[in-house]
Amino acid sequence: MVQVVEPRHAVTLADYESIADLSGTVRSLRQEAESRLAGLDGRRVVMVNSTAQGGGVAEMLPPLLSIMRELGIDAHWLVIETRDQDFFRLTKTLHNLIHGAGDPNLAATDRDVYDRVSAENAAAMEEHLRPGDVLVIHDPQPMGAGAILRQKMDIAAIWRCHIGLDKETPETRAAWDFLDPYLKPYDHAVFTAPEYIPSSLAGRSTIIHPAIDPLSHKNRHLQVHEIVGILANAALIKPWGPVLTPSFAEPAKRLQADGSWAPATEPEDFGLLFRPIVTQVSRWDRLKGFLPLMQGFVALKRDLETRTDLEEHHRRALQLVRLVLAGPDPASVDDDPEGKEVLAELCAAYRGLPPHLQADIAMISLPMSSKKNNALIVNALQCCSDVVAQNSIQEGFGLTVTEPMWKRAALMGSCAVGIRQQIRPDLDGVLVRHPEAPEEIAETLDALLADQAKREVLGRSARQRVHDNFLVFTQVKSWLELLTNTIA
Ligand code: UPG
Repeated sequence: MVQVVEPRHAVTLADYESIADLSGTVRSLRQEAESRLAGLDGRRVVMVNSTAQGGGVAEMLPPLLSIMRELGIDAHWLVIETRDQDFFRLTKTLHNLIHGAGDPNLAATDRDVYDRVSAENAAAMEEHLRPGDVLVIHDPQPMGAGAILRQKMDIAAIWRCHIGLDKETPETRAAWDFLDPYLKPYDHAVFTAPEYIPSSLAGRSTIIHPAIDPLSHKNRHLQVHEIVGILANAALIKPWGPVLTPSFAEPAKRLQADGSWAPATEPEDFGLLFRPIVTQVSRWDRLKGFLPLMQGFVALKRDLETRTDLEEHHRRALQLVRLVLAGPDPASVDDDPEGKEVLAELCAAYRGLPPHLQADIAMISLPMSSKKNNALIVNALQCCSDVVAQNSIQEGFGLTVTEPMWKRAALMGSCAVGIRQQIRPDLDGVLVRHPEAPEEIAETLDALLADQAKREVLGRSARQRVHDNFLVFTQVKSWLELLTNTIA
């Protein structure tokens, strides 16, 4: 089965152009499109991925495709749909192996599963394709289907890989050996960093950075009353009076001491806005480093009892600071069977903490039934965080870094390759060298929480860095260049 998704996006190029520091960029994008469009010769661009919501790819496609359309490119979006959990377990294993993690011994039956589901997906996709189309396949899940169609039809095919590692390991070798036969028919590949390109794709790959949409609900500027309204309607704070934003059909849920998930009801559950917070928002994925981040935060709090070196205001900040770990309601995610397992591990670690530490950590499951509400909650959380953490063990890029950088947040990232592409250490944020070392996380958080002036300077530089490099316009321009230079 294949779902045809309309890339719904309420913002037009004219909206961006009305903003002073974006208008020049948008004007030059329009000129670039005008000069290049003839090179595409009317060919359609059909992008395919494995989920319409949740995760970085689903986040990027609506603005990317909508802007392409507005510039005159006939762009479309298909999502493969399969209920086969063995297939998604295998593709998640491949995802981890490409990051250098997991067991490299793939089972002999894995290829059968991959080939069977790829053939089904190819058959379903074929009726949505026409001769001359340029197929853009995102990540390993639809790669096999794209390879079949490239060999069968008169189309071009590009594989866009959103993940990678900067060295070859037995794990990465196992993944690329598995994927190699499906990569062969592709005309070209796109990676986020040159270090990620496997040898079999050298010479037919291009680098395009992921990017964010500055006016999406995830990234647009929020007024203080909007932040309060969003968090109140998500049941994350309790307001004293009525709030302006319309109520959400589904609130966020917080992990309770008995292990259940429920919207906050008790006064002590509320107060996210009234104390300093360190926040990480990500998919529930082991490689996002949630568990060591929680352990680092616990180490910071535990050390507080014995430290004599602290000035009073700093001690107070460390006493009050809370950790917010937020991710999607796992029941809503189809293409990541590992997510539930990872969240269960994290919940078990949380429940093993003494009550006073549990009270300092908010584990939050975000509603996914409305993409807009989910985006607004993430936006509000990132906006009101004193520090945003992205403690990824590995990270292809990390839109959860780009998004808070745009909001002038003080970032504590890991040294994962994708995060290093964005944060210049001590300029746009700080980097933890060993994301699995709680003591280093505790020290880094301690230093950031002690220094408000530094947090502000980092935030300002981070915003400029995203403005100059990681907004959707740069991404569209790169795709235009690739489509017209390499493919057409
Ligand atoms: N998100 C939500 N709600 C949640 C959790 C996450 O909206 O509860 C969003 C988050 O705001 C972001 C996206 O989901 O927009 C996650 O994107 P990203 O941080 O980039 O991670 P992945 O989903 O793992 O995306 C893959 C790569 C990543 C890369 C991205 C785009 O792992 O490194 O940046 O693809 O290339």
